[in-house]
This record gives sequence, C-alpha cells and structure tokens, in this order.
Amino acid sequence: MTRGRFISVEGIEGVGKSSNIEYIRDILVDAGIEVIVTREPGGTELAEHIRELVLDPQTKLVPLAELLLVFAARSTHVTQRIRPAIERGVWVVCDRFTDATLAYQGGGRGVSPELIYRLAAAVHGDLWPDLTLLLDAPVAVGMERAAQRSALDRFELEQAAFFERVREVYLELAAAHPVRIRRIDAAQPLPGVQAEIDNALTPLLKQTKNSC
Ligand code: Z5A
Repeated sequence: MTRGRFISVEGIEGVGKSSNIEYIRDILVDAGIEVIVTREPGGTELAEHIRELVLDPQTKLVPLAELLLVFAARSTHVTQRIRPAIERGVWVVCDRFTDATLAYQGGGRGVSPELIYRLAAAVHGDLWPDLTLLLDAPVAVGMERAAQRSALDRFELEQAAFFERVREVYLELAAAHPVRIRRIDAAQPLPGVQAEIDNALTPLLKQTKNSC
C-alpha cells in the first residue's frame, strides 16, 4: 500500500490557517484522497487536555515546561494518530507541527534549537511533514485579524515583538528547507492565497498519481 502524505500548515496567529485548512481538505477529497485533519497541540484525548492547559491564560509556565508539554502532546499524537494514518495510506493535514515549536518556543521563548531538535528526534524520529505550507503575513496583519475574536489565549496575549521573533524563525526555516516548506503570501485576499496553495500542492498530487 502507498504511504499517505503528511502536510502541515504553519504561521503566526491570525494568518488564516483554519480558513485554508478546509480548502486544502476539499482539494484532497476532490482528488479522491482519504484525509484526516488534525491540530497541535491536540489531536488525541490527552493532547487536547494539554492544549487547554497550555493555552489557558491562567496557567503559569516556564519555557522549558511549555516545551515539554508541547512534546508530550506531540508524542501521543504521532504514535496514536499521525503514524497509523500515514501507514494506512491516509493523508494527514495538521494545523502546526514541530516547526511551530522551533518558532514559538525557540524564537518566541528563547529555548535552544538544539534541545528542540533532540526532543523532536526522540518523539518523532525522521517523521517530518512531506510539505509545510507557511502562511506568512506581517505581524500587524495577523494580530489585527486575530483581535476580532472575543477571548485571547495565553499566546495571543503576547506583544508584537514576540510574534516578530516567531515570524523570523519561520522565515529562516523556509529559507533552510526550500523544498519542504513553501511560503505563501497570506496578506493578500483569500483567492490569491488559495491560488498559491494550489500551486504548492500540485507536485505532491502529481507524484501520487504517478505512483498509483
Ligand atoms: N504552539 C506552540 O507554542 N508550540 C507548538 O509546538 C505548537 C503550538 C504546535 C495554538 O494556537 C497555539 O499553540 C499557537 C502557538 C502554540 N498560538 N498562537 N498564537 P492555534 O494554532 O490553534 O491558533 P492560532 O495560531 O492563534 O490560530 P488562529 O488565531 O486561529 O489563526 P488562523 O487559524 O491562522 O486564522 P483564521 O482563524 O483562519 O483567520 C483569522 C481571521 O482572519 C478570520 O476572521 C478569517 O476570516 C480572516 N482571514 C483569513 N485569511 C484572510 C485573508 N486572506 N484576508 C482577509 N481575512 C482573512
């Protein structure tokens, strides 16, 4: 059986990940692909509990504790959902993965990337997304879009400087992994964003057709 593919969607808050994940799912389903959509932190019962804790503005966390919680959640998610789905031939579309840890805990909180890569190796070995769509927009655009919401989570309460550091790491990762990570201009109106997403998905879809 052909292995499923793993697609992650990344970016600072408010850039349109949720809006575009539905669009990606529809493209894959229309192409006859079985797909699950999931998110991080989250995706399993335990990981969803951890998500509540990590996003709750009342939770007091030092950066290392935050990092370990994110990886604890990821460990159950990879083992119980992501790997089994990919092995069954199902495609996985995940709202954030370890690039988010490098950007938020590394860039945002100042945790060393070496430690993050060591934990990543322990938790998911050589499993990295086949394709990462980095929805990128200036911090002011993301913050303005996110501000429309009623309650802000523990990350959304951070200042612009925090998100500038997060965005910088995302852009560095995209430059370092130009094949896996595709930067999408998320500041433009939705139809333009979706056209760039179509282009980024085409090679993966073609490869799959050819291998069938
Ligand atoms: N986190 C971490 O620290 N470390 C980790 O390892 C992981 C995560 C995995 C999870 O939040 C938090 O966990 C995240 C990092 C941390 N915190 N932050 N910030 P999340 O990913 O679930 O939530 P989020 O990042 O805050 O996502 P979001 O705020 O829900 O934003 P979004 O999904 O990217 O945007 P959206 O809801 O699709 O769109 C926002 C609004 O903009 C909405 O009204 C849309 O209609 C509008 N929109 C979207 N696109 C457009 C365009 N192109 N034009 C105009 N308007 C648009």
